[in-house]
Amino acid sequence: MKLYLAPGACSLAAHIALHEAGIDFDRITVDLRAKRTEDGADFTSINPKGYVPTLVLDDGSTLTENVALLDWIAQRSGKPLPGGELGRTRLLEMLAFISTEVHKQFGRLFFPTSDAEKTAALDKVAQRLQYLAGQLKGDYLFGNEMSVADAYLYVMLRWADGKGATVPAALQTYRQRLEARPAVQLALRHEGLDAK
Ligand SMILES: N[C@@H](CCC(=O)N[C@@H](CS)C(=O)NCC(=O)O)C(=O)O
Repeated sequence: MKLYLAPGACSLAAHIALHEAGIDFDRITVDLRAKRTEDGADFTSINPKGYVPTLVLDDGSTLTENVALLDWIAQRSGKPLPGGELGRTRLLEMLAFISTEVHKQFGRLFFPTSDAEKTAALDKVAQRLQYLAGQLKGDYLFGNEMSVADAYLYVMLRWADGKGATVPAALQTYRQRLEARPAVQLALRHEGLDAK
C-alpha cells in the first residue's frame, strides 16, 4: 500500500496512525503546488482531488479524506475501539469534528484574506481546542489508549502552535505525551520534522 503525503500536512495523521497500527506501507511525497509525486507522476491522475492524504491499497483501491483513511486504519489495526457499542460512532463523531470544525479553520489561517478573518479563525481554533481539552478521557481522547483521532488532533496542535493559536495547557502536555511515542517520532523523522 502507498501513502501519498506532504511533510507536515494533515497526511501526518494517517502516517502516524499507520505506524501505530503496525501496517506496512510505502511513503510517497507529493509536491502539492506542482501536483507531482516524488517519482514524477501527475498526482491528479492518482487522486483527482489533488490533495493528501491519499492511500492506495494493494488491490488498487484509492482512499481519500482524512476521516475515511483514519477510520479504515482504526478498523485494520485490530485494536478494539473504546466505548462499546457506540465506539465507532464516537470515533467518527470525533474525526468529523476535528475535520470540519478544526482542520477547516486553518484554511483561513494559511490563506487569510484579511486580518479580521485571521483573528476570527484564531478565536475559533482556540475555542475548539478548549472544547477538545475537556474531552480528554485520560491520557488521550478516548482513555489511556491512543486512537487515530489523537493522531489527527496532534497535527492540529502542531499547526495551532505554528499559527499562534492559544493551546490549553492540558493539550500542550498531551502533545508532549504523543511526541514521546515511537510511532510519532518515526513519522516525524520520515517527514523531516521536529517535535516541539
Ligand atoms: N477534505 C480533505 C482535505 C485534505 C487537505 O486539506 N489536504 C491538504 C494538505 S493538509 C492539501 O493536500 N492541500 C492541497 C490542495 O488542496 O491543493 C481531507 O480531509 O482529507
